[in-house]
Amino acid sequence: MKLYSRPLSPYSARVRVALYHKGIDVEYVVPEMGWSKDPGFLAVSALGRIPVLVLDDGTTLVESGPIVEYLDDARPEPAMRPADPAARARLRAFTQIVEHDVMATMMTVFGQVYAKQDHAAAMARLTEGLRHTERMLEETPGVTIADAMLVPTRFNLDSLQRFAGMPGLLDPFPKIEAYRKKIDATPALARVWRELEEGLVAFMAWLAKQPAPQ
Ligand SMILES: N[C@@H](CCC(=O)N[C@@H](CS)C(=O)NCC(=O)O)C(=O)O
Repeated sequence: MKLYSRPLSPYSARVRVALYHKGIDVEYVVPEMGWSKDPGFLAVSALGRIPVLVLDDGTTLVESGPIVEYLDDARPEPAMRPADPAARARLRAFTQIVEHDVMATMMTVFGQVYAKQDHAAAMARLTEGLRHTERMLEETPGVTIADAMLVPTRFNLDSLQRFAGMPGLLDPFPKIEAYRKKIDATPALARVWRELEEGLVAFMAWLAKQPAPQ
């Protein structure tokens, strides 16, 4: 199998959590900057987005959530979802809330802060998403599909605090703040966190060379 992925891409990081946790070896392809408009990459995935998982028979899978679930179906051990249908639905609901209400909203905030636009409405939505996440976050043993989503989300929350002048953003959310301890204590999660850090350093160096936004 082949995974198109970049170290700092949160959605790619989500898939790498599953691969590392399950000990699945794949070939990693790191597309060049500007990949999303590259005709070679568009031939692999018309969406122009990473991650993309290409199976050994050439089947192409896109969208990080379904890719993680594919890996959990194809290689069930160690399982990343409970067998009980209701518990499984609850876990998927939590994962989706983190994805849509926190991660996606945070990406909007990042874009607006960078473009020096008003981000008050997106920040209000993000705070609401964090409230739901804090309420629903449970200490779970092992690594679940929610952890795959939470690691890059928690990383980006640190970046938002650091780079967008929002220190203390997580102060009202002690469970989200403390989730970092699980990351440090869990090899697959810690590995992805390190890759995100390395990717951020490389991205900041690239960004410094770009023209400032008008
Ligand atoms: N919903 C998609 C989001 C993927 C996504 O937005 N990937 C970003 C990198 S983190 C990307 O490829 N962006 C390029 C673009 O949109 O032009 C998923 O979960 O895989």
